[in-house]
Amino acid sequence: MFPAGPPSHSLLRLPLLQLLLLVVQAVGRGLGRASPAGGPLEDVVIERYHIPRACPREVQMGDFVRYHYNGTFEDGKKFDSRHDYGAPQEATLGANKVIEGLDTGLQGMCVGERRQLIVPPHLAHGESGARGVPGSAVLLFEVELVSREDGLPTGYLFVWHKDPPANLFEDMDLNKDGEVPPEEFSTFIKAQVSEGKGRLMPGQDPEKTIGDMFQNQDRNQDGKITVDELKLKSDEDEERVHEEL
Ligand SMILES: *[C@@H]1O[C@H](CO)[C@@H](O)[C@H](O)[C@H]1NC(C)=O
Ligand SMILES: [Ca+2]
Ligand SMILES: [Ca+2]
Repeated sequence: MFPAGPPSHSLLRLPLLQLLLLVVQAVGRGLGRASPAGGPLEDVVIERYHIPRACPREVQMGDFVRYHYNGTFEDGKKFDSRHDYGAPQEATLGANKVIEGLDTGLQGMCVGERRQLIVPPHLAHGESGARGVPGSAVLLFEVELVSREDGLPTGYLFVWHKDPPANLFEDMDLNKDGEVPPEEFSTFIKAQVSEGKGRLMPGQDPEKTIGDMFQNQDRNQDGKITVDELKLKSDEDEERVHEEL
């Protein structure tokens, strides 16, 4: 459903409002990409054993999910358990944050659902393994989905639901002195969110996200955004101005 995020090299010359986006490092890219050497399975095997009656929306690629899991090897020995740590695991599916077997295996899940995933090594840690996981290991996951939210496209920090304000800088510059310091910027973005006009990236402290957005806009890093800093970017890109900040 989501278009693939812009490739990171094109983010270097991000047009307009898009520059409030931060490139999320594709940490973990390459995980689970090893050749299917040791696994008898081609795909993830999914067994759904508790499906809630109400399931307004199933998980799909690009969603931000929270889930508990217990991970075991085929012999039943545990390799990891997020219940042990209390807080659920968080991931945006398709963002190279988790092994491919989880990106795939969590899809179609309902909040409250429990399922078992059997993940062949080429969709997990491959031939070489990982910390606590030997090479060519088949992994079993008992998963319980805690929550699901729409994610943002990879690399995006904030998106507008519709059009951004026509006079964006003026709206941000609350005291009309021609400069937007972090406080005004933060107040503005939070108002956009609370009024339902836009959405911040899930799964990260909003203060940090807004701080990152500010840094992206404050091109000369002098602690304030000027109309030129915003305007320059809006002039550079017209077609995407209505889509994301
Ligand atoms: C993980 O194991 C613990 C302890 O056996 C259990 O209470 C919990 O429900 C399990 N979690 C999942 C997601 O299966
Ligand atoms: Ca101001
Ligand atoms: Ca500046």
